Amino acid sequence: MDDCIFCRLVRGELPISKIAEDEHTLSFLNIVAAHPGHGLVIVKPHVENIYSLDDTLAAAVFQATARLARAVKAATGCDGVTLFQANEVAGGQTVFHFHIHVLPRYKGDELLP
Ligand code: DGP
Repeated sequence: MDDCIFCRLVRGELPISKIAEDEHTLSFLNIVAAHPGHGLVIVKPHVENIYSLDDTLAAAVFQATARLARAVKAATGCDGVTLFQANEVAGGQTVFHFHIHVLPRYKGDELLP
């Protein structure tokens, strides 16, 4: 996908604050962070949303998400971590390339969910 922003990040065409990478996934800091340390895990191939995510990528992206959650917890000292993942416009998706948010949370913060 030539014009997909996350495909461009995978190809190294735009800068990212990379946290981790493996065969199937790339993890980096969200440019629009709800809290410092707000990370994203994306699959490397262009997969639009969860409906077309195959089993290999589903396993890989969740393993990478668990690793990132541990890293975010250790790096930020947050009180908790919220994962969220949006599909289609009505689901809140704004970048149409499968990704999972890893958001550090603090007691009393007013973020949703
Ligand atoms: P969602 O709304 O769930 O589709 O989340 C997409 C997220 O992607 C949004 O929180 C902002 C982030 N994002 C969009 N473009 C870029 C970018 O070029 N770099 C980084 N690091 N994050 C981006």
